[in-house]
Amino acid sequence: MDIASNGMLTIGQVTTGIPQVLSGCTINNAGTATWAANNTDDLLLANGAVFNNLAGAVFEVQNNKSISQGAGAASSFNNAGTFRKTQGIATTTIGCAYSNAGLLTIESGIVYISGPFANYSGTTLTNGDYAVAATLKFTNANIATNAANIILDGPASAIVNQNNQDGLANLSVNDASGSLTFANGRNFTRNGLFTNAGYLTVNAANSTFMATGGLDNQGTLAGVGTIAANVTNSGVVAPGVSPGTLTITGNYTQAASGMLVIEIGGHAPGVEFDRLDVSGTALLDGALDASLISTFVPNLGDSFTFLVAGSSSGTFITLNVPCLAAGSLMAPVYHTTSVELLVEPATSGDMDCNCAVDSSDVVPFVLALVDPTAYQVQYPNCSLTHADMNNDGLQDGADIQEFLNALLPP
Ligand SMILES: [Ca+2]
Ligand SMILES: [Ca+2]
Repeated sequence: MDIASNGMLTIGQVTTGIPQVLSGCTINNAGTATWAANNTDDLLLANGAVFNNLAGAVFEVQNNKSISQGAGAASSFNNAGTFRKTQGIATTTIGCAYSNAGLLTIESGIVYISGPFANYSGTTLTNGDYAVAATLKFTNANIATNAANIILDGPASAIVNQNNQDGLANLSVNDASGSLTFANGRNFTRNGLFTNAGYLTVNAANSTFMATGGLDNQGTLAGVGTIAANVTNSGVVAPGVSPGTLTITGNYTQAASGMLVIEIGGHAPGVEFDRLDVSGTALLDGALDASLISTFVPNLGDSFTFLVAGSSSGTFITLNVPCLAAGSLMAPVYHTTSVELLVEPATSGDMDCNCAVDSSDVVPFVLALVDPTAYQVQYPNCSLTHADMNNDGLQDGADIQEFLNALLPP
């Protein structure tokens, strides 16, 4: 039986005390199937029955009844669309085989996958989206590696095993294909090191992600909450949910391959532009990627303190900053407890015309001085005059000190 994408299937009450049986057949649902709240009996999938909830389809559970394995060959429920439990504070048990390539949303009560769960193998959860505001329970749940998309929404959200023990107690790796989001006051504690190679988002100011052995970020770390850990970043740290403040209670060490991404859409820190707030030491290296959002145009002299720390040392080696009106550029200014982006008059020094003065300008600066013709061939859209750091109309050795001053922090 196929249910079209505009179709509706309502699984209502037939005879009290007698489960509804799907025996030996296949249902392909492309529409909306509602398992009504007034249903007091289970759904039995028997003799190899298959329920395919197709991509784009919805299967909505409004009760506390179960989808059970009936007699005969193993039956299965395959979700590629949305499977959601919206009503009922008790348990909906799925006793037949279950797979999730779509979205499993648990807004109320418990969804208990007691039968074979194709997405869970060893200690890894793979594939599918899991938006959990209530409780997801499955047999032997003990996720050490997440390779799926998990959103834990609110303090009560939980993933547990059949004994109601925390299924995330040993979660220590967010795989490159994994996404992990903590929202609306949901906290998380890892006793030991946590490695993030995928997307890790702490999506609310009142959510804290703690890792007592540190957070090794190789993927993307984003959000507006608190990271209670020493953080090493060889991936991307992007404060804010456009824009906002990401707080680290601990130290922040950015590796040469690391990047800090800052969006600037106004003058208010943490509100209109992103900020990383580090309680301990910030040791900087790698790249700073700053961009303007919301059509914001900064003026000469504008300052954006995007990083504050107990103490800050090191510098960003590579700058990706927005191009401003001619005659001005954005440059980082390093202080002992903060780093700001300052809109400065741009005399020159930007030898590769990427709107920043950084290490990538060293080679073209030298080339401009020793072989201006070769420089112009290699950088046809840039001007030799960018090397005239002391504004005397010449590009020569007298410009070197001023270039170094522009390149290196005081
Ligand atoms: Ca440059
Ligand atoms: Ca000069």
